[in-house]
Amino acid sequence: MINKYEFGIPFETDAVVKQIKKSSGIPKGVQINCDNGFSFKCKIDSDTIVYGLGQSIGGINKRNHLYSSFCSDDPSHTEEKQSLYGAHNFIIIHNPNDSKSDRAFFFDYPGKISFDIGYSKIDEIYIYAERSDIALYEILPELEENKNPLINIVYQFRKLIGQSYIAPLWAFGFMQSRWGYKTEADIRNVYESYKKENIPLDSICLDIDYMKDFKDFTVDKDRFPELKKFSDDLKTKGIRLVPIIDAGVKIEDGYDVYEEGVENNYFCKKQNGENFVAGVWPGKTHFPDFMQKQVRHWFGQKYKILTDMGIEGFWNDMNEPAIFYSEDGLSEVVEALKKMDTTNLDINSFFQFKDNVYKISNSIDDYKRFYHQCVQNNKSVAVNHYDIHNLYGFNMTKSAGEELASIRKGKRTLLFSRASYIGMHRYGGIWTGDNASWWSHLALEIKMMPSLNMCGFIYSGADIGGFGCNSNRELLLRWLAFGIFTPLMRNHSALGTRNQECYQFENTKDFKAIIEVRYRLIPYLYSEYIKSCVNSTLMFKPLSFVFTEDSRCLEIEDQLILGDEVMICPVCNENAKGRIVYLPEDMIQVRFKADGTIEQQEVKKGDIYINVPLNEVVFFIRKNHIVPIVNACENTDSLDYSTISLLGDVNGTNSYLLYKDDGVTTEIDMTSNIVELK
Ligand code: MIG
Repeated sequence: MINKYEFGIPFETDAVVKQIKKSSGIPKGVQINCDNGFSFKCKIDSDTIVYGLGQSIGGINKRNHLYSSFCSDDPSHTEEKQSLYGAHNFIIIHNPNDSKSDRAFFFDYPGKISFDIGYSKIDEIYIYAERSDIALYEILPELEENKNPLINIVYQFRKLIGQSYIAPLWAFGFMQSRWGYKTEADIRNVYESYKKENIPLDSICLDIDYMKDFKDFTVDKDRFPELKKFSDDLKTKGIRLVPIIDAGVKIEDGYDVYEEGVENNYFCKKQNGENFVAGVWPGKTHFPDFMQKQVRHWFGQKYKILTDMGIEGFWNDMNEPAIFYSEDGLSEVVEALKKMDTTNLDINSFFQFKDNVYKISNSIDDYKRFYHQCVQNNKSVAVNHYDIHNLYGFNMTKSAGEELASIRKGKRTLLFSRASYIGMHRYGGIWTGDNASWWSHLALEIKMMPSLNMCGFIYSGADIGGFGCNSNRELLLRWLAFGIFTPLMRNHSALGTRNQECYQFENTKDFKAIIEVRYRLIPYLYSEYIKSCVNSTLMFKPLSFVFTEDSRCLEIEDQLILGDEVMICPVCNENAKGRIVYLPEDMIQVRFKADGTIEQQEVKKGDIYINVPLNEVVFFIRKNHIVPIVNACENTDSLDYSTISLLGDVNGTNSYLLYKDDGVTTEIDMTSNIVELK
């Protein structure tokens, strides 16, 4: 059951697809105050667990931290950070002693909203925002038919926000990326190097250097003289190119996207009616006002320039939007610094001096300097960007998603975004942004998967190996051994860091061994992925969602249940030869060895130590469940479903329902595309 409460005049964010009748009053046991902004308080007892918040720092259990939803371009994902790139305002309050009293809340509010989950007061959830215009959804479990309350809550929420975006099958292949590939020769070298080492590969990303002077929808002719020919050629080899698109449009006379935008008033404006100017990659840019339908249509149609060159996938970046500086902010800072030129900088003024420069990027002042034209209540109104900040990346990706659906009629297109808000999950996936080559970030990415799934983001994944900082062979192998399970499996790294393509390291056979396991699992993974999207279920679940009576599972954050069949337990400690795994029930241990053979063995419930060499993958299959695999192959084009064999509890009575389609056509048929395997 879902109750909807409204306070003030909520902004119509488009997060929700179902009409819910407004209830009066407020949810039981909750304190709400709208006198001075919005505040929500409720008590939690010491055993209560709080799930949700999608893309964020911290654990699967969100307790004891302070989080803020405010899409942020901040590459330093340290433990105390409150905001990452996504704004996912959904929490589940779980009482393990009385799961029937579990409930969840979705705060549909497009501005900055903070979640103090027992941070200020150990026994209190305190959620607050500057404005009191908010739609609050309360989700209570439907308890008939002995439903699992947690899974049922997620199911209801996901129905409320609509079906998740579905990526093409090839997007489940391994993807190589790096900020720094500049030319056709660079990209060809990536393809050839993987080929030479016989490591499977499906796609290569084009980062900003493929563009002419960082202008969206242009191609630098010196670097990529014939992108169409190049892309067609690579496709015959099973490789697809995935270009990046940035939010800011370069200000440059003669550049059609800029000129059309100016002519038609498609860009965000300042209060005085001038187009807002922000400095990003290309220097000064304007931001398309994606809140306007006609702007979404116009910008989204531009992707056709690249699909006409054979492109079938995109990633949308810098759409928080990231702002290096604004034209106005820059002059203010320069003025302030000039004034300090002659002062004797002391303890206070020196730090002010430094802060002036340091705080110039992504500043709240800049977000307050520009406006969107939005349709609210069927009326067009100007809205300050700051108040709806979290909707920008969402609407950029909605623009691409909607138009690509018509450009590539009937075909699935790969699309993933950096910034997001709940609702965007219907149009594209996400990657988790600029993480670092740290072991703690591998652990963090594991914890984020179920939280993202709760919020509708199923096609997602991290920069494998870490984006910032220098990676190393061991970290990359361990990260890949986790990444083989995530829908988006992309190795990506930052300019200036150590090269981290698999072929850069010793004994490339080890990388081949791990990545081949991915390809062997793709039919299963794609099937589970589509089922999660269509059936509103979690592809990745915390153990506690499944083994509801086992209190140990409440604390396990480095093992996940994948689908209904598999328990994964990635190794995420440096120099570890294996790890301790907790089995809540008897299971079958599956070991993919480096030579391609598979060992299976029954294991009793309890704690066990598993040895996991760097070139092996170990996971568990639940009793009474089976998992299909196929033969290894070099890319998804050569996946051969006729080689299916079964792992796990195969005894003729257990079966697996495999969803299988052509991986391209948008139509989903959950009856005729299901094959029962036993
Ligand atoms: O400010 O396009 O998160 O994946 O490589 C950096 C360059 C801009 C940020 C993205 C990252 C990408 C990089 N971009």
